[in-house]
This record gives sequence, structure tokens and C-alpha cells, in this order.
Amino acid sequence: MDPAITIETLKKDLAEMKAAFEKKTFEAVSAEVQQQSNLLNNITLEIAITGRSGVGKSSFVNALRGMEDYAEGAAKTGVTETTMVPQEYSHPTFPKVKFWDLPGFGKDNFSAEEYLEEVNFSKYDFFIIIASGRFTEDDTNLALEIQKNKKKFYYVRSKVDVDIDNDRKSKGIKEGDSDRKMQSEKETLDTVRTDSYDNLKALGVSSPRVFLISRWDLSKYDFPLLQETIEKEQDELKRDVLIMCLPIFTKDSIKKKKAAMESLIWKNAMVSCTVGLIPVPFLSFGCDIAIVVSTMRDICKVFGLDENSLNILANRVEKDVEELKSVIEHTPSTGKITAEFVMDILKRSAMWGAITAVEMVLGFIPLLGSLYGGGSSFATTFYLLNNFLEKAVKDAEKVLAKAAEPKRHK
Ligand SMILES: Nc1nc2c(ncn2[C@@H]2O[C@H](COP(=O)(O)OP(=O)(O)OP(=O)(O)O)[C@@H](O)[C@H]2O)c(=O)[nH]1
Ligand SMILES: [Mg+2]
Repeated sequence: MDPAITIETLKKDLAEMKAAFEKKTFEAVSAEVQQQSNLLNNITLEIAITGRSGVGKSSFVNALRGMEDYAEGAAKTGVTETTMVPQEYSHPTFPKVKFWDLPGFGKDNFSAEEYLEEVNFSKYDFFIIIASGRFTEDDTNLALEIQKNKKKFYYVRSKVDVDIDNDRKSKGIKEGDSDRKMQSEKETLDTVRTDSYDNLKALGVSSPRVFLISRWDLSKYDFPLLQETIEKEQDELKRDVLIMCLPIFTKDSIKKKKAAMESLIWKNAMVSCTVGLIPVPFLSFGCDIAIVVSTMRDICKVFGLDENSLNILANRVEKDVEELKSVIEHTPSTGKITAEFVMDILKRSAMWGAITAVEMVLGFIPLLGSLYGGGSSFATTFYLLNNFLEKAVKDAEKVLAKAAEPKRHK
């Protein structure tokens, strides 16, 4: 693996760690790091999707998981037979992240309080309340009850693609007339937005927030804003998990993922050096290669470079998965990221200069140096993972660009 990262970047990456050590004792940082290092496998995120019957709850769950409604294991849609049992659906690559398809409410004479009790509300991190037309008193009562229980909720207005299509047709705008179509779309979105605000205000909500979405394309309308809003309102660890697991629609989401991973990397590098100090053959330092391997695999998953995520993306943008894979230059498939792969990089000399530099930078945490064999175990792991991250980011940007290219007509 050739160096992809500069010393300046490495120094910047060490800043957060430096700040942590300045604020807290070594023991306190170590304890936190132990807890946070395996973030993606330790922290659960339970997301409740609720709303009246037929508003598109199950469809939204499928869209979040990047699944067709007819795929095996997808939430059943279009059927009105709902039971009072919440259905659990795991994120396709991060199983600790769960989407809960809650039963439709408002038809069984359940009060909001009874409904929430029935669906075991306390386990969810936040709620998404969907309406496909006007919001009703049922929706606002539910929101009020959620708020009473000190949980967050987000109003989502689904099926805006239907509104856009209906308006276009009623104005007599042809499918191919792209200028007028765009103008009409903007007008429809403005109208739906204003209507939803007014509608919720009339129901007594003082400053409503509503996010407009279509299950058919989460990169459009307000889904990216919804994602960003939810992220901002989570505590630090859940926010990082959310950032890591949500789909990439823009370069900005890649940037956010990178920052979250940088924070994870110094923690994982520390743990890798403390767990057992397993000596690496031929080298003068020890580290836990299994942790390095699993962090590299997580990096691939976070940036959508693993087989599963690439297939989901290919499906979403209706492209051949091989076409997307063809632009990946630096990151091996997750199956090839093994202990041998890591050892192989370690044995090559290209990076030793950089590692010496990291060791020098580490002078600011003398204790670290004395604990970890002069700092070289940490420096090596830290360098290796950040270099890998840099490369994954480059590949993720290329995949994003490729996915956005217009489809080739055969
Ligand atoms: N055009 C369009 N159709 C949607 C959208 N979301 C859902 N639908 C359709 O609306 C119908 C109902 O969707 P479901 O996801 O089954 O609704 P639900 O809220 O789970 O319904 P219940 O489980 O019965 O409460 C299905 O035919 C979906 O295909 C959307 O964003 N756009
Ligand atoms: Mg359903």
C-alpha cells in the first residue's frame, strides 16, 4: 500500500486524540476508548417508523435498507393486514442498526398512549411519523405523547412523487418538457410544504418541521435534510453510528463519514496496541492484527465499498455492479482484507518514514510512547488505518461519480 496520506494530515488526525488527553487522565481516556472503539458492534440504534395505515411505512423501511418491496426479507407493502406487532428490520451492513416497522395506528380506537405502550416505545431512539396526505389529530396526538416521554420525532410527508406527477399532468405538461417540469415540481413541493405546515399549525403544533420524501428516491427532496437533522439531534456516539450507516448521496456525506471514521481510528489503534501486544513476526512491535483487519473492513462498509452495499447501490441507480466496481482502484474487496493482507503491508518498507514522523508527533503524549514500546505500535497502526481510510474515501468518491453518470443506452 503506497502512502496516500501526508504527514500534515496525520498531524491533524491526531488533534482530537491530543485534545482528549489534555482534558482527561490517561485512565479515563483509555476507558472511554475501550467502550467506543467497537462502536459499530456495540452501539444499537432503534429507529421507529410509524403513522396511520397505508401511508408508506413499510415502503420507507425498504427504501432505507435499499431494498425492493418484492425482495426476500423486505417489509410487506400494499397490504392492509397489519398486526399490533412491530416488525424488526436490520440495516443490511450494520445489524445493530434497526428499523422498526410499527403497525398503523388510528383504526383500533387505541389512544396514542395505549398505542405507544403496545409498541413498547421506550426501546426506540427516535420516531418518524409518516403521513401521505394531510396530518391528522392522530399524528399530532402521537407526537405529543412521544414528546411527553422525552423522545424525539420527525414528521415526514411521503409520496410527494405522486403529487408532483398529478400536478404536472393536470397542468398538461409533457414528460419531455424538462424546463416546465422542473418549475412545476418546485411549485408542487412549495405547496405541499406550506399545506403541511398550515395543517399541523391548525392542529396546534407551534413550529412544525416536515420533511418531504418519496420512497422511490431517497436522494431527492428532503430526505438528505432529514438525515442531517436527525444526526444533529443525537448524542455523539449514536450520531457517529448514524453517519456511518446511512447511504451516500453526496460528497458531503463522504466527508462526514470520513470525520467519524478518523475519530474511530485513533481509538481502534489504541485498543489494538493494548489488547494483547501480540508480537508481529519480523517486526519490532506488537499490535492486534484482528482489530486492524476488522477496522479496515468496517471502513469499506461505511463507504459502501463492500459487495453488499455495491449491489444495493447498483440496484438503486439501475447500473451493473461491475460498472461501479470498475472505478475502485485502491480498496480490496472485504474478503481479501485478512491478517495476511495487513502483514504484507507491514512488511513493506514504503511507510516507515511516515511512521517515524508519527512517532515524533506522538511526542506530545509521552505516556503513550512509554506504554506502547516507544510509540511505534500505535504509530504503525494509526498510520496504516488512516492511509487505508484516505484510499477508501478516494474510491467512494469515484463510485459516487460513476453512480451519478447518465445511464448508457444500449
Ligand atoms: N408513489 C409512491 N408510492 C408509495 C410511496 N410510499 C408508499 N407507496 C405506496 O403506498 C402503498 C402503501 O404503502 P405501505 O408501505 O404498504 O404502507 P404502510 O404504511 O406500511 O401500510 P400499513 O402497513 O397497512 O399500515 C403501497 O402501494 C406503496 O407502494 C411513495 O413514496 N411514493
Ligand atoms: Mg406496512
